[in-house]
Amino acid sequence: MFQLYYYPNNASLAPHFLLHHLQAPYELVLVDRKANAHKSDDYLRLNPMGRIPALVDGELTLFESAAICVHLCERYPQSGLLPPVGSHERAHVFQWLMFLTNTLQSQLMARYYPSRQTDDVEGVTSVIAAQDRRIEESLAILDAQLATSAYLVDAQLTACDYYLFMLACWCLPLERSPARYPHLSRYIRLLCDDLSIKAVCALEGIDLSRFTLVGI
Ligand SMILES: N[C@@H](CCC(=O)N[C@@H](CS)C(=O)NCC(=O)O)C(=O)O
Repeated sequence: MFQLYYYPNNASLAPHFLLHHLQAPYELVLVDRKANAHKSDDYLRLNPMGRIPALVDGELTLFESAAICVHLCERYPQSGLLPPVGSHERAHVFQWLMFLTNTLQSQLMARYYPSRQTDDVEGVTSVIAAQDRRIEESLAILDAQLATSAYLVDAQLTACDYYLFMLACWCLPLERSPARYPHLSRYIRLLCDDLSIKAVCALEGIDLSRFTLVGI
């Protein structure tokens, strides 16, 4: 039995999609951010950064959402969410997963927590503007990739698609959300029909109709 330490619409969302898709036995443990539970001694033993998520798999404790996704795929090698070792497709899944976690996710965190980037109160506005530009550049790269393939890696759903969908949810409040890019918009609509995305978003209170309302 896996335990996923989560908070709705946090970085636990991608592992939650995977656990559901894999039909893995899991329980959700709410880390109440409002009560600062992610900074409690008990939680810091699971994730010393005091960030959500963490996964417990028997004797194994793991943090970093992308690493958790890779581990879950390796526990279920037949799922196809991670292509075979040594294949070009697997290399591309890792490429996009790293791009998403290192680049787009970091840009979004800096965008939503600008005061962590500057001590200067007046600098906050320019941090937000700079991050908005960087996020647009990253979304344009993803949009170009999706111009020629149904999913991020060819025609097959993989772990990086669930990861991108999590970040797309985080982008929704932005003026230039993913739904405003032609290929990303098509892709998000496709993923909105995924049974695991539907079920997990319903459970976490994420309103998928917001994607279709934005229109391109
Ligand atoms: N790189 C980490 C980032 C995790 C992260 O920043 N989680 C956020 C929620 S989305 C968090 O716990 N924030 C609380 C804080 O920074 O104090 C991952 O992907 O697991």
